[in-house]
Amino acid sequence: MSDLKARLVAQALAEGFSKARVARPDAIPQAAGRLADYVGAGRHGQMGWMAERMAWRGDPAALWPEARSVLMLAEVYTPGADPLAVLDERDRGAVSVYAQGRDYHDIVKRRLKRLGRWFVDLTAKEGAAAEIKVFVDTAPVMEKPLAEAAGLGWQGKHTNLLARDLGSWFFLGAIFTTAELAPDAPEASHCGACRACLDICPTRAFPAPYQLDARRCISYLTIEHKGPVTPELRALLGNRIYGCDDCLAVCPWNKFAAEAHEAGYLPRAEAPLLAELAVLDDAAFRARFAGSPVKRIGRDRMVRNVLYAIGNSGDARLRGVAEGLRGDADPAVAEAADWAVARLAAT
Ligand code: B12
Ligand code: SF4
Ligand code: SF4
Repeated sequence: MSDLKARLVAQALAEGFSKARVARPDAIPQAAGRLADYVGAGRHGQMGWMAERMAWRGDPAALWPEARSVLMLAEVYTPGADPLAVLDERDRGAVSVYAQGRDYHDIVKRRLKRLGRWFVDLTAKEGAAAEIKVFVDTAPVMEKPLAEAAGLGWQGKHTNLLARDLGSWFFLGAIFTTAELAPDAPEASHCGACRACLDICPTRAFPAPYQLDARRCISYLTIEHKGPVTPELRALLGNRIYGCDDCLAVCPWNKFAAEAHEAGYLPRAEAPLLAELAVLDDAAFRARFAGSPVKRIGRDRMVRNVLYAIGNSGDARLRGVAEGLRGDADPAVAEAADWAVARLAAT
């Protein structure tokens, strides 16, 4: 069996994953309670899907009782340049690193399926075909605690997984299988006294180390939150129009960041001009962001975000663009346009 695991891990690395480690499905008994606390406190905001199927999300063994092992995989997307430099270019929108190239859901899912099929074939040849299910991001699976239990890295004070040999910039994927694979040892925290990620957060989204209130996180506000963002928070978005990287970017463990193997994550273009994005209609928005994760927020939420960035820009040349959207059919866009015009007039 250990030979089976060694061959699976070697194949995962050959597929392009940077690290692969195994946990048992019952390895995260603390997760269900923490998830319940998080949802109970309302920290998931409008992400109602987090409050559904909590019995599965909190317990991988309940999600698929036949599963015996979970292979957790790291897919590195380390940026080639300083991801925070764009925050000073106030006429441009900052799109977080993970969304500057092709959609990782597609790339990782394809890779997971290929690896899974290879494993099923291998076990079938050896006489006992294993079953598998593959997951990346969207299933009711708590990928971070599972990856920590597998020893892929640890959940930092910003709640994301990081590793001494990878840094912070990696996605997670999972293969659940009925095959028995020896679990790896969990990784301990190496954050020590550091609190760089907590201190840089523009919206103070961490009520305590290792805990996030998504309702204050710019990633949530720009990607998940429907309707108007409260004025207190929108003023803190700066020019971030899709996601946020600040807490990942300042982590000192990025000195050891691994290089991305996948060319698909490279930025497709330089940071977009706010004036160009503001005038996109539905069709132009879909064409511009085809194949990118940005596409899923739709034109209205993107233009809402762009107007917040225009309001925060202090750039009077953008006032006319905001004026033109005051009568927009989408109420959140129209309200954001009014706010941007008023804010520019006051600066
Ligand atoms: C919902 C979600 C979000 C939400 C909420 C994030 C959150 N931290 O809860 C929002 C929209 C804000 C978000 C943002 C981002 N996300 Co997100 N998100 C998810 C998703 C779908 C579920 C996460 C979840 O279960 N949250 C619920 C809470 C309860 O779980 P938790 O964060 O693990 O909370 C733990 C801690 O609070 C801890 N804890 C509590 N108290 C204590 C006390 C101590 C002492 C300790 C040690 C721990 C501890 O226990 C909890 C359980 O482990 C996962 C994919 C998945 N299916 O897992 C991706 C995922 C976590 N996101 C990811 C990414 C890349 C991001 C962003 C970086 C994107 C961006 N650039 O904008 C940001 C990062 C923001 C941040 N600092 O977390 C990656 C992270 C990869 C990694 N290396 O960890 C994931 C895994 C997707 C993927 N497949 O790659 N995300
Ligand atoms: S992603 Fe940005 S807003 Fe969210 S917790 Fe990290 S630094 Fe704060
Ligand atoms: S910035 Fe510091 S506290 Fe935050 S995850 Fe990295 S090492 Fe941990």
